[in-house]
Amino acid sequence: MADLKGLAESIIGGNMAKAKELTQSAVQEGVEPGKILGEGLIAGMNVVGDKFKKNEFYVPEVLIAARAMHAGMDILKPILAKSGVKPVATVVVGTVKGDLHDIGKNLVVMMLEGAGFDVVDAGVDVDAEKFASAIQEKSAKLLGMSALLTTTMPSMKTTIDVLQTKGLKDKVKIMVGGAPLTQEYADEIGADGYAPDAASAVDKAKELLSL
Ligand code: B1M
Repeated sequence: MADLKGLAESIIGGNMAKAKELTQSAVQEGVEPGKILGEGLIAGMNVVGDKFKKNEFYVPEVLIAARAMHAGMDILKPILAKSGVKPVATVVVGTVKGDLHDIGKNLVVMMLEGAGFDVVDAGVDVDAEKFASAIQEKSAKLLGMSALLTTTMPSMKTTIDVLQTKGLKDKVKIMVGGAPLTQEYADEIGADGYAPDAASAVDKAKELLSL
């Protein structure tokens, strides 16, 4: 019988080989892919997110768990695409112009993927035009911007202004984060939300999109 609880545990423990094996056997047993995703991979990453928030897990454990989650996702993605299971929503995430820090941004990407979002990773040093094009091309419902330098934080405001000019500001929710960011700064620049860490980013994304 498919062991979805074991699959979730393999994600929490970062056991990539086990995650692959249990995803594969669940698929072979004919378990619905949405169920494998929800009760196995996402359930596991939810626990990882909770532990990260409580400082029971640190960055390395999250990265190892995300690697196990990706191993399962690689098997499920083509099947999910065929079976018509829709991702929660499409999100564009990137580090802003002038900023090359991507470790935190990558954690946010992984946690969002783990929660079932379709994430378009725009990379680092992303300017307003590139964010705007990605949002339009992918019909994204949420934009996530990361900044680690006080000198690049204003680039978030520039992007928001450009989205406003292009008529995109009301079509997409904007979430910001990164070590120097605060809720006050997010409010000041007109972002819809701020998240202090990658696990909270998932909660905030769901809140902003009323999911
Ligand atoms: Co840089 N760097 N760095 N650096 N670097 C800092 C940020 C710094 C605080 C170090 C210091 O001086 N104490 C300082 C910034 C000072 C400031 O602006 N006030 C700094 C500086 C000055 C610089 C350079 C200018 C140095 C130089 O060249 N003179 C230069 C700038 C390059 C550039 O970007 N243009 C630079 C370069 C680099 C490296 C390339 C060497 C490397 C980056 C490698 C990489 O990312 N691939 C690097 C690193 C590693 C750091 C430190 C040491 C660590 C950053 C990190 O990855 N933290 C950092 C000092 C420090 O923080 N101790 C520092 C771990 C990561 C998991 O945390 O990114 O905060 P964080 O992400 C968290 C949350 O913030 C949140 O979730 C994540 C997980 O919980 N979060 C979001 C992040 N994005 C989010 C988005 C969201 C929501 C939450 O929604 C969308």
